[in-house]
Amino acid sequence: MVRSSLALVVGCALASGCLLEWDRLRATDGGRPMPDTAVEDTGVPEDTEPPPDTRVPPEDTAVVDSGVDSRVDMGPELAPPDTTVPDTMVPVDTMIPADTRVPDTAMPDTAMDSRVDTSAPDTTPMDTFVPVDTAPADTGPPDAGDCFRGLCRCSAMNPTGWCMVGEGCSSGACVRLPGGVVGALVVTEVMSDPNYPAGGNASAPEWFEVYNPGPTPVNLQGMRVSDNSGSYSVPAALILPARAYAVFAYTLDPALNTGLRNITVVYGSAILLANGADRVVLDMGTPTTEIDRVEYASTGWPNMRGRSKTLNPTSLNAMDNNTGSNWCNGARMYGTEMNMGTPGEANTCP
Ligand SMILES: [Ca+2]
Ligand SMILES: [Ca+2]
Repeated sequence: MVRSSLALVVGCALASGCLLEWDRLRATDGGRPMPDTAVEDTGVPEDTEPPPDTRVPPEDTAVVDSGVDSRVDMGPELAPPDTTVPDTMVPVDTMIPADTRVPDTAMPDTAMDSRVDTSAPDTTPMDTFVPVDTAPADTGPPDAGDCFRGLCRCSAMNPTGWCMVGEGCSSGACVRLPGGVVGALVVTEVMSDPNYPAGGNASAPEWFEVYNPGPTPVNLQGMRVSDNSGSYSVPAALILPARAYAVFAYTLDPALNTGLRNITVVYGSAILLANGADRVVLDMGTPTTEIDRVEYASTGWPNMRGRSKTLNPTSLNAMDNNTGSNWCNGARMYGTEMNMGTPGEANTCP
């Protein structure tokens, strides 16, 4: 018993060994605990409970148990850290998942904090990916796999935890909001006509921003974003904290995106925002699950090159953002090409 526990601890000091060990211990069926092997909410499988003198700190347990299950693309997880940035289209599996093995003490503890980080430009996506787990809300302590850096699934023990789009956490359970998904998220900023370096890709510095106006963190997994040229769906669990902003960008490459910060999701060439008239639509994969829509035009809307269309901060809802007069030109400079806007941060209008 002691020997095997030590082996697990040692194994867990090695990133991939941990994940494999945890997967082996956690019998799953497509990511859901099988009926006869459901993992109790004690967070640690009984047969791996280390003796008191070898008990690992909670932080390490959460890190070790990244909870990545079989439905999450393990390729990037198992590979050594790779900071190489794709130069063009960024497919789904290049969305950089959270580094779930090495505690990053240099980074703020939450995505919310990262938005106000004023240190060197950081193009790392929001570090809040969590494993896919569609098990019903439980009443015990959150499974380690349901948490990442303090953002845990809604439960009796975590009454302010995350739920899926269109749900809120009430009395420890995820319940449908009165309006369902409608307005559960809001498009708050669109950079459709950015400045870009001579000879560069005019689409690469494009981005748009999505705001969670609710009091509960939201898991964006499965949300589809689309414009008049294509669409992209968030492939893995991604927690957007309450009243926080997510930045959807063409590329992580700072040389191409002109130093864009706070990138949460990379959609690649799936989305090509037109300069004149286009739309940004959020839904859960079907037209009947539309969350928000902004249809901007070449007239009646802020329309200056190098400035984002910025929703007035007094109008951060899915209805008011339908009207061009509720938007202004972004005015805060960022990056390297004198582009202006507030990607991932609160909007400002005169
Ligand atoms: Ca709208
Ligand atoms: Ca903003």
